[in-house]
Formats: sequence, C-alpha cells, structure tokens
Amino acid sequence: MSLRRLSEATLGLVPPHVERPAYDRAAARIGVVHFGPGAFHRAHQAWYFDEMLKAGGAFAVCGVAVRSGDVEEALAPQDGLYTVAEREAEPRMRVIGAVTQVLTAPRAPEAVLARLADPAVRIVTSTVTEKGYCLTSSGDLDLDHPDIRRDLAGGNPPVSFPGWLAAGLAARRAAGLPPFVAVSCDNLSDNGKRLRRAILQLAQAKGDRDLAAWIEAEARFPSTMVDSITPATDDALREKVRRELGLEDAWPIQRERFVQWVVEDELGADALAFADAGVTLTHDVTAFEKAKLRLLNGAHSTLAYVGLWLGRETVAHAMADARLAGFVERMMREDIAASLPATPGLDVPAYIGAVLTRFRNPAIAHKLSQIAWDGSQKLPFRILETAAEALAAGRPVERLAVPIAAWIHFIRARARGGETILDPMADTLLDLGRRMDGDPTADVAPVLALGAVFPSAVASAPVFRAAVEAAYARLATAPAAALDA
Ligand code: CS2
Repeated sequence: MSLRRLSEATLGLVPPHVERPAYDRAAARIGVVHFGPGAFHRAHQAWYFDEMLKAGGAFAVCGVAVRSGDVEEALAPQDGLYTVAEREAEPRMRVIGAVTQVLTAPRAPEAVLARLADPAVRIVTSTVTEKGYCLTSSGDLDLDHPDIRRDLAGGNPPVSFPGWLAAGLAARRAAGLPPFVAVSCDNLSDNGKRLRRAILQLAQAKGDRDLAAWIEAEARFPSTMVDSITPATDDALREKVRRELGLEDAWPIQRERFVQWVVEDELGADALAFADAGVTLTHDVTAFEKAKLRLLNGAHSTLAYVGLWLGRETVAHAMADARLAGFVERMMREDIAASLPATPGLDVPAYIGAVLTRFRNPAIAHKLSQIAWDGSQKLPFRILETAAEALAAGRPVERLAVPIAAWIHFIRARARGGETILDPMADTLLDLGRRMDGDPTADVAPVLALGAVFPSAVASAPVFRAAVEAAYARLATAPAAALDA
C-alpha cells in the first residue's frame, strides 16, 4: 500500500510520540539562508533553528543547493518537512519544520539573490564541504579553480559558493543594507577566517575594491565547531521512518543524539537565541575546532583508511578490532593531545573518552567508505596540521604516518580494482595509484609531492617520509603489527 507523503497537510497524522513542529510555520519568517542543505545541515543547524522556533525565535531557513536539485525535489513536496532519527539504544524521531524553502541555485538564481538581499535575512550558514571553499593548500582562494574562473569572468549568476556569497554581499551593499553574518559550518580549521579571506580575495580579484573594503569593515565571519555523527541516509532508515510515522518521507536523516555547536561570539543581537537553543558562544573557538578536527575527525579518517584496509565496514566494526581501537586511542591520547593547548572548559582526556564511546555506538552504522570520501581535502586539517606541528616541535610522527600510509594503500587498491574514488583530485590520485607497484619508496614519494595536499614542511621532512614508507610496508606485510606502534 502506498502511504501518504509527509507534508503540512499530513502533519496531523504523525503519531504523538514523534515530536513535530508545534509553532506556526507559516508565520516564521526566513532569517537564515543556508548553502548546502544536505544531511549534515538538516541533522545539525536546522535542528538548532527548530529549537529556536520552538522557543519563539524567528529563524526559519531557506536552504540553497549550489548545484544539485536533489534536496529540492525531496523536500518541496513535503513543504520542507523531514524526519531526524536519533540512533541510540533508545531511539527517538522528530519532524523538523525549520526549513521552509529550498532553492537550487542554477534553477532559480534570482530567487537566491533576492533571499540573500532580503532585509529579514541576518545569517548565512554553510555546509558545502572542504572543497566548496575553492581554496589552495595555503588557504588562498584558488584563482585557477574552474568555478572561480567562471565567477571572475562575469559570473552572473555565480557558480561557486564564494561567488554566491560575494554576490549576496554586493547586493546588500547596493541596497544599503548591513551585511549578513556568514557562519561557516564546515570541518576546516579557522573556517570563518578562511571564508572571510576567500570572499575578500574574490572581491579584490574582481577589481571591486569598494566592496572588499566594505566587507572588511562591516562583515562578520565567526568561526565555528560543529559536531554530530550523521551517517548517510539509506533504505533501511527510510523504511524505519515509514513504519514509525505511517507516512512516506523521501529523505529522512539519521544521527547520533549528541550534537554540539560552538560559535565565535559575533552574533550580536541574535546571540541570546542561539545560546538558549544550546549553542556555546565563545571568544576562543579555535581550541574547540582544533580538538574536534584533530581528535574526532582525525581518528575517523584513520579508522576509515586503516579499517577499510583490514576489511572493516563501519566505524563501530572498526572499533571492535581491539588492535585498531587501541592504536587510535594511543594516537589520540599521545600524539594528537600533545598538539592541543590547555584550554579552560576543554578537558581533553575526557573528550577523547567521550568520542571513543560515540564511535562504539552500536545503533549507528557509519560506513567507513563515507568517511573515506575527499581524503585530499580532509587529511590536511585532520592529520597533516598535527604532523606539521609535531615535526616542528620534535615530537614523533610514526603513528600520524599510519593513516597517510593507509590512504596510499586505499588509492592503490581502488586504482587496481578499476574503481573510482570520490574526491575532487580523483583523476590525479587514480593515475598515481595505477603506477604504484607496492614498493614503499616509489609509491609514497609522488603522493607526498602533491603540493595541494601536503604542506612542504611535512613532505620534505625525512622523518615523516621514512615513517610513511615504514607504515606502508608494514600495513602490506603485517597489518596487525603495524598497529602496535
Ligand atoms: C566524518 C564527519 O565523514 C566524515 O569525514 O568524519 O562527517 C564526522 O562524522 C562529523 O564531522 C562529526 O561531527
């Protein structure tokens, strides 16, 4: 029997044990534009905005997909409604109502621009992943990036995320409005500073000095740390939600119950609403960002590449391998923790314990292959910054070299299997992978030479190279023993 679809019209049919918006959605004005309304946004920021709406706040969200129309197609027939399923021993579901509009930028560019220039819009959040910022490895805007080139050569409508943000700010300036606050929610260290630099460089490269000066003087780009483990939606989840709601939801989201958002305190009048919804506002977000990126995401990427090499499928499955779990824990407690400054309010050993417990959550099937996407974009923030600091301080890098060695094996295995890699550098990586023959020196050198991934201080350090080669060799011949380091 085909079920009715979740929407405003069927919301009343949602069973009482599933929380649903009790506020007046029609009266909620859009105060936030969000770029990249994928699973993570809907699990995280949209949930926080739902909390704010519940408390009487005014932050309905307009989601803007920069490229694909998938989200609009799934959510428009549902009036923006979707389910968040918390996967825990005691599961819970909630229908989120905060997203009241979804636009696909290439289909409706004028509507996107109008939203960005709407006086009621005060905040623009983003989850466009690392690659969406179009940066070089040194953190500058990549002026050779094809999307940035298009935006510089006319760019109407823009194609890149920085292009959209700059166009939105230009439209506000032209209309005599204050800028929106741009809140990056991606896993990049100093995400706010990086975004600001990218937008300023874009305005300058366009020759618009007045816009650049205005942005520099007026616009705020708080940095943030975002956290909630959100495995990709699968059919099993759709089925679960269907049974629980008695309605069809084309794109429900699943995540763990834990959710955290730390935002640099630059939100002005809106800070209170955020704080009331459980957002931590701080003047020192860097320490939280670093801890999360290096410990949680660094451990995640390590579990992904080493775990896949050992034939494991999910994070919990990888954590069930005592040797691998022990290795990751030592890496976190000894190597990564040493790179984190003491910060009031951040108990690093306790944080590590909590992260490891979250990784073991048996109710979550978080695929290692999902975490393995975009290694070229993720590893610099997750592992290589830690390695660079360890090298500079004379600390050991043997363990930090293991995820890099496992990534190289991953590239080689995918290339040999004729498979693809989800990564903006896939062509280059697969090309290297096809030439690898298992010899550590020959296989490792061209990967470390990828300047877009490896900072030169890391690539040129003989101890790091030797450590990656040794780990690469050990993973091939005695994988379990490689983890005893
Ligand atoms: C993961 C993250 O897919 C990945 O690379 O490491 O998405 C991770 O689950 C989140 O950052 C947790 O907040």
